[in-house]
Amino acid sequence: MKAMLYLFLLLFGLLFRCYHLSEPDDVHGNDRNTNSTNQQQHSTLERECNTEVSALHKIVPYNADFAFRLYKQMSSDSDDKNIFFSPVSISTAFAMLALGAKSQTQTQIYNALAFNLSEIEENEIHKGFCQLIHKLNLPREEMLAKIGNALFLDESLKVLPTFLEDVKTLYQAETFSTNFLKPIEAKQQVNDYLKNRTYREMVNKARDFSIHMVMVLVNYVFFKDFWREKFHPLLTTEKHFIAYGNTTIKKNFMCQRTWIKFLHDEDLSCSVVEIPYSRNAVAWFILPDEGKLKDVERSLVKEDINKWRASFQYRKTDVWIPKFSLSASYDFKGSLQRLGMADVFNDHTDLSGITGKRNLRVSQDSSAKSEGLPTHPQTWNYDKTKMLSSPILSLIEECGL
Ligand SMILES: *[C@@H]1O[C@H](CO)[C@@H](O)[C@H](O)[C@H]1NC(C)=O
Ligand SMILES: *[C@@H]1O[C@H](CO)[C@@H](O)[C@H](O)[C@H]1NC(C)=O
Ligand SMILES: *[C@@H]1O[C@H](CO)[C@@H](O)[C@H](O)[C@H]1NC(C)=O
Ligand SMILES: CC(=O)N[C@H]1CO[C@H](CO)[C@@H](O)[C@@H]1O
Repeated sequence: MKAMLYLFLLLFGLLFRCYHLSEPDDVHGNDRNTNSTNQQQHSTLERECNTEVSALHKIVPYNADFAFRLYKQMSSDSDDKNIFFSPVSISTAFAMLALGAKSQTQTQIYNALAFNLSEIEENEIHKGFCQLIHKLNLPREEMLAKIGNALFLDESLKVLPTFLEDVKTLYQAETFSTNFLKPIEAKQQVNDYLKNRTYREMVNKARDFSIHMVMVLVNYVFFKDFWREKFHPLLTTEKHFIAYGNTTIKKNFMCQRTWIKFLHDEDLSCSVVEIPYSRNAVAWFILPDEGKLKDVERSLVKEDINKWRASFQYRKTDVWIPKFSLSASYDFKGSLQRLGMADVFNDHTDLSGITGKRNLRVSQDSSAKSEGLPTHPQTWNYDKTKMLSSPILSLIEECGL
């Protein structure tokens, strides 16, 4: 089976605040015992994680379901904004959070991430993410994406060793000691980390921190833009681009002569183009017929991808793609809550697997940045030249993981 990943560059962060600092300490003791059992289980998991790839293949369909569900939720929540996010980043961050969540909070996280717990076990989920991170971070020539997790922990916060061990071994998370009583310095520390890890692409992305914060969980997916090298500067031309809402703007278009796969889907009223992105990945552009963007967004399902894969035609052609630099910042909270993650963000949240106490609350922060990737472009000419100049949906697929 072929693994599919939906990757977009994104930084995703969860900020934790402490409350109810006066809960009894014996909860702590109990958890430590149960957790040492967990720990044994997870260490075994970690060993297996690097030896076979079946767990990764097992989580892929659920991750794809989550990607489509979240996209649909977000497109119905935001009317005329570009939507640009990395579902794999959000899944990874929340799966990591689920390690520290208990009871209903935990079940809600798994369900919202589209995992059906009667089909896949909790252990398999974490093993799958472990393999995913491992595979993406293997050193290789044509690096497509790198994924990273980090925890910034307040010096005063007592985190259960089990949780730390799990996030380090399963999610390769780096941990840093931070003093959130100095919020400006703490924010600087997170920003420096991101800037370093993303080859200076993510600069000053963290929002303002407060002294009530005790932990920051960061996930980033760094996505290398191969097109930047392939598009010939002499062939870059300024053209009109019709943006969402019928406004015409001038944009630089990059030209590439390449083999593409394309088709027109009559049922969905859209064209689909597949363009090689790197040796391991292809980019798909879904171009709704005029005025059909909302319809396509509403009806698009994961199964369409397989349908298209079987009916592509193949042709060498010139492709014009608008050159974009895009930054976005989202509040996913509403969308995730509507997908079933109700308790995580409210007072009922149970993250006692992190500290042994029910004293943590979550808020989230995220932002994304991309260059060279078009987001919502419009006219699709059926002649020799393909021009992406109107609203489009795009996704990047990495093959053969
Ligand atoms: C979960 O999986 C079971 C067994 O395959 C299935 O019967 C059930 O409908 C699934 N639940 C959801 C919400 O998809
Ligand atoms: C991050 O910092 C380390 C040293 O602190 C350096 O070796 C590494 O090259 C940096 N990485 C990036 C992508 O800048
Ligand atoms: C966009 O502009 C074209 C031509 O100017 C017009 O026919 C069309 O109705 C407009 N679409 C919208 C959604 O305003
Ligand atoms: C409560 C509980 O399950 N405690 C167990 C924790 O793990 C040790 C062995 O590692 C067991 O002996 C405890 O019973």
